[in-house]
Amino acid sequence: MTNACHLTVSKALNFAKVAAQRSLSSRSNLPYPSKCTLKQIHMEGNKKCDSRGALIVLEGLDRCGKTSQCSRLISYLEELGHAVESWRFPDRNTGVGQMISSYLANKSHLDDHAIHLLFSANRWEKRSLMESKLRSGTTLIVDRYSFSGVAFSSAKGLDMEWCKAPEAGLLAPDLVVYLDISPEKAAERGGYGGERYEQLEFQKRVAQSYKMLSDATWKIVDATLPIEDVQKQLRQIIMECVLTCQQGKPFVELWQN
Ligand code: NYM
Ligand code: MG
Repeated sequence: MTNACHLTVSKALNFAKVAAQRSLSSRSNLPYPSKCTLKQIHMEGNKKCDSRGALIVLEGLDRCGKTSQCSRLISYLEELGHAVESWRFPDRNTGVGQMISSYLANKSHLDDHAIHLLFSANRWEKRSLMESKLRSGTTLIVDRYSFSGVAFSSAKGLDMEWCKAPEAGLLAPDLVVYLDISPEKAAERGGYGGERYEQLEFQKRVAQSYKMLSDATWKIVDATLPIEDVQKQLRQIIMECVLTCQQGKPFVELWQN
């Protein structure tokens, strides 16, 4: 790695650490909750806000079909005349995203905690743009978010609460859809692309982590159904969310216990 790159890594890590410390100190010495629930507080005193876009996140194992379902959703919403953008994490276009991409391609090696914080920093660097897009009325369909961060890192053995800490304060999704497929079936789908994490045994642990992380608000869709059927269900699920946000659903932040 070059010196310049080292500098960027240390800046990014520092950024993520400060975010984590802030979130911990705002918890006024309370111990972490023993059960991993998605606790969310309302911003702006829980008041209704102006009409806004919806933050919709698709999660799931590698090869569950998220990416193609996301692009179909985008076309559908555009046809209906909604302002909508396709986002994904990691966002490999930023400096931090390039470090993540090289790590995933096994071209660089980083400590498990360090790469976790980089994934988180990659979301923090997009947070203000995300909020302004939503406020301006644009719905964001996001391929992976903080739940991927926690599920993949905790599958390596990192403590789940430690993994959640740097995510606290990011915008909470208005809807999380989990595309459900067994690790075995996912592995059969045209094979994995050869990136780090794309291995059956590891994906089994990721699936368990997702299970611990999910709560009753998540919508679970059977990802083994034909593509068109999955899309049909997704369309039905997301429309209600888009409408509630248009009516001024307040913003919520992630994991502010
Ligand atoms: N991943 C993704 C993480 O480990 N942490 C994160 O925070 C996020 C967003 O990166 N195997 C993992 C999950 C995937 C890999 O994502 C790349 P994709 O959607 O295959 O480009
Ligand atoms: Mg992948």
